[in-house]
Amino acid sequence: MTAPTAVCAGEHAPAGLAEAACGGWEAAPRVSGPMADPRANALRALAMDAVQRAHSGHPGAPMGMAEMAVALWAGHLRHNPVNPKWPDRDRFVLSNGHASILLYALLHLTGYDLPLYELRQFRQLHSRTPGHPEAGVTPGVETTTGPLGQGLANAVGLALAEQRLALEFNRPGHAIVDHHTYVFLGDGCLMEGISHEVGSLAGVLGLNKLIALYDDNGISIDGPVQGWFRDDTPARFRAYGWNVIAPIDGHDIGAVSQAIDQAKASTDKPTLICCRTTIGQGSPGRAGSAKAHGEPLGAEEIARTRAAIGWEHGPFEIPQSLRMHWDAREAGQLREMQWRMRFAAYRAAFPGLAAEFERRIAGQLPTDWAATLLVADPELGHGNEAMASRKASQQVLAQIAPRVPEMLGGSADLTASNLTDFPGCGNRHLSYGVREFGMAAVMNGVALHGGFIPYGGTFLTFSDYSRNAIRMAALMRLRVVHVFTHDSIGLGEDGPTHQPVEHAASLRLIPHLDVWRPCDAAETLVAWVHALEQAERPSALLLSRQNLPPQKRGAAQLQSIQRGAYVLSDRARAAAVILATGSEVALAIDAQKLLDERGVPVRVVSIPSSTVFDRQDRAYRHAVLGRGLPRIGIEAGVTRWWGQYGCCAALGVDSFGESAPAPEVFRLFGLTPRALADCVCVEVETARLAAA
Ligand SMILES: Cc1ncc(C[n+]2csc(CCOP(=O)(O)OP(=O)(O)O)c2C)c(N)n1
Repeated sequence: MTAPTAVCAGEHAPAGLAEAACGGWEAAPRVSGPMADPRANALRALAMDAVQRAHSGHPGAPMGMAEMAVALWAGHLRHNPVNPKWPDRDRFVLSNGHASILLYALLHLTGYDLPLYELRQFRQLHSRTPGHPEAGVTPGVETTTGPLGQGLANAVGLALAEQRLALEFNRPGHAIVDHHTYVFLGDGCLMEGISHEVGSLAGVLGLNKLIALYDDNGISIDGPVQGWFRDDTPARFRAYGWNVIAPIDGHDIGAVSQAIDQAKASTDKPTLICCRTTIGQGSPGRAGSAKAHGEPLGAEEIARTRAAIGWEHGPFEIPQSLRMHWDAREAGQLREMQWRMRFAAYRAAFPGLAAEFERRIAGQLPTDWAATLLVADPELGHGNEAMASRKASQQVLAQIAPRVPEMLGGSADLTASNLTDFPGCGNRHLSYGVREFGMAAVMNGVALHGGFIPYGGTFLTFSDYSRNAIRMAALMRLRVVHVFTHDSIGLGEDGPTHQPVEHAASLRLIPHLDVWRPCDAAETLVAWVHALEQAERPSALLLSRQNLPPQKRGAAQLQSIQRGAYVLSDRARAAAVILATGSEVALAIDAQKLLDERGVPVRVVSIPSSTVFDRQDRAYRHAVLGRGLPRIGIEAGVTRWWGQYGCCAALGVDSFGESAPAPEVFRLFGLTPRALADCVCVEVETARLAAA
């Protein structure tokens, strides 16, 4: 290995690496030069070699952030590679997820269960080194990143959970929750609007344990960012109420490390450290250019880079002496052991709290939390009062939340409309502000941290704003509950901007997401219980603004709600089946009465959750849907969706809504019992003629 020439690693440098001169801060060079620290060069080499082998990937950012990574991972990060899930570990988020190979190299070198073989398999099928970091695939990856900006939002959620959990569980002399959340992010993350939403929120919340390191390399895919991104980022974050350390030389390990020390001393503000770096640092031909961003350097340039940085080892070859410097297993185990001793003292002093903490971190719900719910509130689900399902949801929350203290609610500035609060919720309900996307991605971070089940509300039509974060929750299989109220044209006068039409159908397309659209209080209760029981999937509850009459059910029907669909009202020798969801179930029941008068008996099926119903066994699905009868669907939304249940006709809204009182809008779109009854008669007659 070439001897280091200008190491500036300070106290965090491994023995033998720290002797060289440490100058003061200088403007970061935007050119490549001889690279000094072998630990950083090991990251560079692994990055360029893995990308080259995969014939795809992003070498530039990993090479540019190598020194930042050394400063944090070798000097500050409190983690234990042997136990990546240790509760009080620091969290690390790579928000610029395209730099994934940097994270994989760090995990490999520090001793996580990620052998070199996996780095050689970078981006290949079934490897543990997918194109972008994926939580649950690679040990040590805290969250799935790639959609720029959301990693920062997840980090805000992680830090928020840490703050809240510490408030709840720490006792004087017993800081059992006491860790930092670090996040690396790039220009792309800062250009994304979500960074504004969550940066602003983090400042207000005073998340002082959140430390963001900005890879300020002035390059994104289209080239130098000056043409499209000229924000004064330090000023922007200061305005949010952050502590900003800027600019520092991101290739100076000592400077970055010192900045992190400063950041850790912050008692009331999150910190942004702006690190000026050069993308592709070390590569004579690519450093500082957009070409370094997302393509392999090529064999020739890799050879030149090896020479330039003085890296004399072959592809994927890391000398043993350097491995020893990187290996964090022993230190990590010691750190965890010290925490376990502190936790033992905590348990001795507060046995009840300690048990509760362990239950919460394990993601286990309290025993019997739901068993008595229906009995506990005999009115709920059995009363005669018409009630909006959003109101029913609030009543359910009043019942559930005290029994499930890990529920952490919120709303994107619509608390009084979403009814997501509950009596005595105090700081268990957050006003996220008008930040739907931010809220959804922050909730993902909270869920990832553990100790909380986040839920948050907005209008269903704004689920589009949150959509990619909902998708990420589904991809990561997180227990997050979205409360989407004002679920149809039934919201009335606010008009088409606020009336969701395609949203229910489109949310149902997201794999692993449960979508509920309950028709009354009883179905709302079951939806909530089901959502909370799903430890590994998010749920969306679509709730009405307008009142909905309670439906009559027997015990067996009540029991069947949790299967996603069930026969709500049947008739002997039914000639057709009406399938209905949410507010249109009552309409279907009225249509059934009209059809009785016309001598056309029909079955009414309520489908509070098609996503849950679709997971039921074939026999049950067939029993509910009936065989050989015409099926007619009704939902105040797009109708194409009904094709999956073999409907021969469907009533819904295939255009945008209208601003008017709800009953008028329903009439305008032909969503009335009479229109439904007429439609059924036509279909029954058509089927009869076809069979004749
Ligand atoms: C939401 C989102 N939009 C677009 C992309 C595609 N993309 C990946 S990296 C990138 C440029 C990011 O620039 P920067 O953060 O400066 O990364 P660097 O060039 O420094 O690697 C883009 C547009 C993405 N991953 N996520």
